[in-house]
Amino acid sequence: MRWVTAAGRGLLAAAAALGTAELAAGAIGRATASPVLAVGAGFIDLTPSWLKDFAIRTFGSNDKTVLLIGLGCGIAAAAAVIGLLSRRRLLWGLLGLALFGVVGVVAALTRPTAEAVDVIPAVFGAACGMAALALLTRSIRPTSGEATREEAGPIRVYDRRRVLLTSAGVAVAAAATGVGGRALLRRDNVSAVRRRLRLPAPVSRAKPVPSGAQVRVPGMTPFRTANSGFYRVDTALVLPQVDPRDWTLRIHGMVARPVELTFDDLLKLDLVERDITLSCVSNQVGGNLAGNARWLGAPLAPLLRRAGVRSGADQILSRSSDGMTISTPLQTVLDGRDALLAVGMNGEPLPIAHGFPARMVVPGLYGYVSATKWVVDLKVTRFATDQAYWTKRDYAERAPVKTFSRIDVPKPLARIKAGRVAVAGTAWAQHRGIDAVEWQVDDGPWRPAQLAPVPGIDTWQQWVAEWDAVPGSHTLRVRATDGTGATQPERRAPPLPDGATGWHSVVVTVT
Ligand SMILES: Nc1nc2c(c(=O)[nH]1)N[C@H]1C(S)=C(S)[C@@H](COP(=O)(O)O)O[C@H]1N2
Ligand SMILES: [Mo]
Repeated sequence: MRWVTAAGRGLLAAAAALGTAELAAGAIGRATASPVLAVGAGFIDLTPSWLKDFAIRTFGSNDKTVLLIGLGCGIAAAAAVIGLLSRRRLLWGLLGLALFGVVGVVAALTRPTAEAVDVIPAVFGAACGMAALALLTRSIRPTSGEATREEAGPIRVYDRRRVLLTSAGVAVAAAATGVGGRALLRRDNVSAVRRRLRLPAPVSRAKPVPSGAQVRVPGMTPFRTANSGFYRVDTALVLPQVDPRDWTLRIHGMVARPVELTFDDLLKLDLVERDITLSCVSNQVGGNLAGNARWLGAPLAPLLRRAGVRSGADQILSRSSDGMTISTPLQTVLDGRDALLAVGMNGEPLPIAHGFPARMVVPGLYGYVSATKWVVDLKVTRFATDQAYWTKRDYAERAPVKTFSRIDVPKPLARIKAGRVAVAGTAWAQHRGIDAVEWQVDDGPWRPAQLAPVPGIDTWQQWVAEWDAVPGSHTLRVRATDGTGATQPERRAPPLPDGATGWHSVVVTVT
């Protein structure tokens, strides 16, 4: 029982440390200096590619919640150990909390956007945590009145009221400072600015989406992905809050005339509207890390021409406000495709999670080599000179999206009635387009599926087929052929280093 209360004191002291650190982060207005978030972000950066890939594949857009829960458990375990150590000697507990502080400081200072003030939250928090632990430990010392009782036997008597009051006081202080800190950090939230923002109309509208693009089969994926349902993949534990009034984009490096744009400058350019499907390299066969949106943005190529790209350059190294870097093959951006500096998504300003106020979108490339959110800087450079976040972590420099096809209906392990059954799904090979989709039941012949019409080669495409289902357990399989005539390979390859391959299959039971 004693050790449970000792562990409890450690937990309370750690809570006080984290709460007060949060308050300090709020006071200096630096969310990335919050020790929990800084340690979490450091963790993301140190995670080996295979594990990160596993996390994205397994948890998808919830990867950060899972990370934070894991981190919370780790902190709680360490805090309990600190409490137990403090039972032997208070100093050991204090040293444990100091170590907490050191980890927090190192994490905060190694963020790409770190500033010297970022040490404050971890240092202040550790100091408060140590004070809390000292207070809590003092509260369990037998009071003088008990000294006489002690003579009567080995039982030590604590002032229960004092212990409870001290514990409750620390708990309330931890919660109040934590909540207060979060509230202060919310001051920087740009949601209100975003809501008021009105985007100009495009000079060139998106091609109308043909009426049949959406296959009419219950349970089918929508052709256009709503912003609220759009997958999210990034390294940002704290969503960058970039006020368009402060935003600038610098285009520099191997250029004749560096360019600097404000957000107003950007909105004055000739904006175009395009339907483009974005997909993630971590998407596994049958996965849903892909979405199709109507983007509004300025074509990137004219901006680069305005800057005057010098010969020998082969890469655009883009940087986001939170220090993330992404490398994009320059040739791809200049080859005539609709590479955009996007400001709008499905008729509204980019959602904050999707890059507000501006991001890149390049049809045909995986997001990690093209789709920089919260973008603030474009450096024209060479692959031989500069590497980006993911390419430093073993992912390929050149990563055109691979041809994918997916069975969306029926769902895996569905139980369906024998007879006529609609089989439908989605296929994509952005900027090459889909030429054919074939499907197969068990090891039967490959049959052509019917392709729904699409507005162009930069979006995904739906397909549908009719199946005369007979009772039994069956495997349905699908494969697509892209606009160059290449058929998806059957061989399963993992997402690392340049995207997964393999045929998607679904097992269903027909009764
Ligand atoms: N700033 C920033 N931009 C980023 C990333 C990131 O981690 N940080 N991730 C990229 C990856 S891997 C993908 S797949 C796309 C996902 O864009 P979405 O979250 O809007 O769907 O964003 C890209 N842009
Ligand atoms: Mo990605």
